[in-house]
Amino acid sequence: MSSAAATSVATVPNEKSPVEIHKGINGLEKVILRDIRGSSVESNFKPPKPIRGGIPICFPQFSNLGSLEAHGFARNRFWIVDPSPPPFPTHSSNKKYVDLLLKPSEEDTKIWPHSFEFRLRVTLGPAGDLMLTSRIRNTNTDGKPFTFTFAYHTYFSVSDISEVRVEGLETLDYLDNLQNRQRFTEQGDAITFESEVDKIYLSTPTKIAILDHEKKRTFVIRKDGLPDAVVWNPWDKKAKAMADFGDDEYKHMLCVEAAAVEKPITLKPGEEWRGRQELSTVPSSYCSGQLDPRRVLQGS
Ligand code: TA6
Repeated sequence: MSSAAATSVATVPNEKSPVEIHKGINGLEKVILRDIRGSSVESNFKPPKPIRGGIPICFPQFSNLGSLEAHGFARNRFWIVDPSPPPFPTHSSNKKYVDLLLKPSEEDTKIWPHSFEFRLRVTLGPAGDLMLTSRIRNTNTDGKPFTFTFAYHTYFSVSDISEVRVEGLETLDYLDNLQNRQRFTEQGDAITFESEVDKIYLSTPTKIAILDHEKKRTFVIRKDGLPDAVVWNPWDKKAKAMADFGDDEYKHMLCVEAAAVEKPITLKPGEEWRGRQELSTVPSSYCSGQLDPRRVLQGS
């Protein structure tokens, strides 16, 4: 473990666990997962609002596609850390992980009348890669199936949105949230940004790359079980209208969200769904031709 891992730890749920639980903003608990290189992930919570940034979990509803609050209730709830999570099925001793659990409260079942167990495994790989695996199980005892939509609403930090390109979504169909979710087909080589964007790309490949020209850094998203990909930047007017978003912050962020939106997932009692996202970064200097973004997408 890194020396940073030896800092004050309020609770260690499991001796072998790399998880630290600290007091976060407003005295609420935050969970830090740290690996040997010092890479870390952290989450905190500031009720009753969802946290802007990071990777909010949209469940059981994406956006306003249903009767629930926008993006569902999971991102506004307290999750618990599983003190004895099941091991990885394969040899993965060099991975640090924490399992977070969410079960519906009585209040939740009033607005979404289903019983479920949501297990979110957050894993840091040896190279600092971040993997999120969601397992959602229908635990209804009334024999009823349930249906949901889902997204990892990932916020990426970029140097300058005007210099960013997204590769892997060109030529695909998308639903445009800015035009009543009408269906269009993407034209052109890659996606670049010069105004507000809010699109749900359909049946997307398992790999998407975000090339940050100025930082010479490429984010690679690999996903499984999540056919769609939402791309969002609010641009200046919407940024100004959002209380928890700085007026100029839109220049330095981009959401690319692995999602299951167009075809909602249905689970019968006892059935489990799995949706996985892996994030990594590779150095790139696309402008000098050192790295061809297509090789990022096609490589393993
Ligand atoms: O995923 C894109 C989106 O649904 C946009 O329509 C935009 O509103 C964004 O999410 C942020 O939603 P939030 O509820 O976090 O303000």
